[in-house]
Amino acid sequence: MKGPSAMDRATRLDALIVGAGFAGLYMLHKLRGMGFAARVVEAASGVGGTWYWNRYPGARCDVESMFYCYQFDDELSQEWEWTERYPAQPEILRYANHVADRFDLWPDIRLNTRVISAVYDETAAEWQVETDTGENFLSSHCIMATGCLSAANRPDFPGLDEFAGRVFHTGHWPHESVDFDGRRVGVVGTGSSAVQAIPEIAKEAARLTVFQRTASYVVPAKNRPLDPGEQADIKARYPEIRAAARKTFGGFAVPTGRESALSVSEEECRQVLERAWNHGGIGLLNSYIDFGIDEAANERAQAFVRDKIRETVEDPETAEKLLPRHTIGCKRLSLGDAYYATYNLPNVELVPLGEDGIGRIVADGLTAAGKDYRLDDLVLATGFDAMTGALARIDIRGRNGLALRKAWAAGPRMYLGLMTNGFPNLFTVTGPGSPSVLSNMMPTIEHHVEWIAACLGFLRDNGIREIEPGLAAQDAWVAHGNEVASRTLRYTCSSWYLGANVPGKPRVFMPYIGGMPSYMKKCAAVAAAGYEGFELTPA
Ligand code: NA7
Repeated sequence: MKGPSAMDRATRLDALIVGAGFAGLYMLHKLRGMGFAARVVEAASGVGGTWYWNRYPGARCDVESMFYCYQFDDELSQEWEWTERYPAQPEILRYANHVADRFDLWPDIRLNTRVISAVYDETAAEWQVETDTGENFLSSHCIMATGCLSAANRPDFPGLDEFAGRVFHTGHWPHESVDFDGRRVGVVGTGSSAVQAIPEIAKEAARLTVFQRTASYVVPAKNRPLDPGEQADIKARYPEIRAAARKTFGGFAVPTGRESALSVSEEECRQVLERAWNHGGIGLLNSYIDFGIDEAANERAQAFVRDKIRETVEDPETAEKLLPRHTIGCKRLSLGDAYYATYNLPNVELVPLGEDGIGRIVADGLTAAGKDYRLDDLVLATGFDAMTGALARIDIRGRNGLALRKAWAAGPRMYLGLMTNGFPNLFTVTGPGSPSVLSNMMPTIEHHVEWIAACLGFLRDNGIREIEPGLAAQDAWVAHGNEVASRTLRYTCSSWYLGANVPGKPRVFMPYIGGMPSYMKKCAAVAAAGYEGFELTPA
């Protein structure tokens, strides 16, 4: 508990929301509409969350525009016009700002304000929230809308601080334009961010060297301008399309095959994959039901993409280095229209990292795989401390002063990805244990926001001062999540889903992989049964 001085002039709230991304914006709108005193606190100088920070060249969402948007307001759905099949970062940011304008959210958003700590006062049943500007809050409820991919993973490469050139992280890109013209640029990482950035940087840089730890599977996005007629048609059919999407595993409106890839001939499987490849998008892995659960089926998709790489990349040696060998879809599939072809450019070189990874960094370059590379700029496309990173960076303390970092030392433990035992009245939007990053984030966010809002309404109507998941329900949910994950191939490689990209992070499969329909059914049933599995303390 904080001393009286820190909290003396604290603002009293019903709900303090951390983060002004799509989760925080809708949470604020929803709670205000229910008459709650709510406020958003945001570290950035603008709204948009992930899309505020990820401004690297080529940054684009890999979910289609028409489905990467809010559903809660019909007028908003109809009035907003997207320009391309996949939205580029500036357009998504404009959309976030439009939403903040349209629903007059600005007066209740504190920008440039970072939450440092959130400490639960058991006597008063309220959260004491301290920020770096000195503006503090006392709030009955605290809602962490801090994002799944918001805490940058910045590896501790030896000598990084000695590098004399510019260092960028894709997830913390500068706001002013970055000119790579005539420069020798090194990119570390070949995940989704790098796959988008590399073709753009290659257009400017004198020399681009890509340092690859693990080769990625990249399928075409087939991005293109959106035809106005097509857009109008989708908008007219939004209710049915969205209802159908809600019945799918990830809440995506993509066609899903019903057969096993092994039930058809190799030739037929290739033809189906070829059609999916030409159509573009992450739907390729939905062509058959067993790419995600059967290694032999998965190998057919792997071989298909490896052949595409060999066809595209002219230099056989480079092509060979680019061939991924792991299970496809185990790590997040990347989308990109120009990625592999970029390696045909004379100014682009691929360097597979050996076991030792990036060696020493010096003032004018680095050593990797036993060779020295002279560099002017270094781009770290090294991803995020996913799902738990943003929460761990805030000093969150629950009952008896227990730190969340300590409670989760062996991995996150949440009931439904919404709340955690020992931390009453603290909610997370798309937390570990919810489908989150395995689903279409926008409807997933809306689902959580609406569940939390309904829960706060229930607590108010029933005079309940505290809600907290019981340990038994939480343990059962975590065990269920692990059990479902262990039956899939996603469990089998070193992905950020498992925390494997961050040294020292416990290996726990963090998102819930049981699919959106069963997850939403469970959340609804829990609420309908008076918040079954939660402990409720009356005022
Ligand atoms: P990702 O997908 O985590 O990619 C990070 C890349 O950086 C990946 O290739 C990593 O290799 C590599 N990496 C990470 N740490 C290191 C070190 N220490 N040395 C060398 N290489 C390293 O992050 P993105 O930003 O591309 O994408 C994140 C999500 O955003 C994406 O999944 C989409 O959902 C959107 P690794 O594969 O770990 O061997």
